Amino acid sequence: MTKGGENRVDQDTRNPFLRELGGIFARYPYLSLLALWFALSLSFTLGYQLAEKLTPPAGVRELAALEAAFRSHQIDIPRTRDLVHLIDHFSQSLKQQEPSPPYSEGPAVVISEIHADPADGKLGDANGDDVRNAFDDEFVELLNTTCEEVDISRWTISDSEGLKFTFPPRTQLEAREAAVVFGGPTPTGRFGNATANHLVFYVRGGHLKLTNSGDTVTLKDDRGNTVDSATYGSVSGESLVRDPDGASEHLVGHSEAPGSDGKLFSPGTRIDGQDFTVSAQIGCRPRI
Ligand SMILES: [Ca+2]
Ligand SMILES: [Ca+2]
Ligand SMILES: [Ca+2]
Repeated sequence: MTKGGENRVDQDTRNPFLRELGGIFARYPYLSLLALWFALSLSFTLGYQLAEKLTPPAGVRELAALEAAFRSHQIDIPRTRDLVHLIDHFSQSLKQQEPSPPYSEGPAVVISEIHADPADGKLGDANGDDVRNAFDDEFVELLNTTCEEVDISRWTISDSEGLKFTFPPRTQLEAREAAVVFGGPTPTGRFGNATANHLVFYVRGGHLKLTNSGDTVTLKDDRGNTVDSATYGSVSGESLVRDPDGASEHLVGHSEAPGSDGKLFSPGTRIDGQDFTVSAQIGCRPRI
């Protein structure tokens, strides 16, 4: 084999395009990385928009997975931080497009949860005072399904036995928020945003005394018009809740509702324990 032959073996046999690309990278490393960053940005933009358009919830999930993978790999290139910010931006915009809870086209304020028969022992301590009491730990939760504050001053809660509670004057139920009326003292805790909104109440000088074997609870406005009513059957050791929160006509055992994680009640919060409003309220149904 001649020396010339050996030289031919040593020659760069790569594709001319790749060879040229390598040359550009060698000559303009920072410019090349910047171009790569733009290409990746464009890919993310188009990819996420497409995912969101096809299957919005799946798009969000996949974005989260992609984001986690991206962060864990700790890619060491310039402008990595910019890419992370870009992902954050699209992640936030997609999350804000998640559908709001599928509230029904029903009343502006619904009876969303009824706790008629507190479980035995500490499991039944719904009002958070560290004591289980068959009457004090009963509660009725109301939910404002609209985007507007509703004045529930002097609205009433009653059942087949008669009037059980009247909301005090100047009671405003915030948009998409809950109010909770316990059977007795002393409610202790956040109850979602209800405590902060001054929307946690208890019956003074009496109790709700909700029937364990089933009844109809009725919510009326200050003029005596029925706003909502909820009929439940026999219940034992847990609340009954509209599932999804405030949206269905029928009540189900709280622990059976998806997302409850077996919990027995959720005064002031969603079934899954989250606050009712945690971010911008998108897709609110204006009050009719
Ligand atoms: Ca009861
Ligand atoms: Ca209690
Ligand atoms: Ca609840």
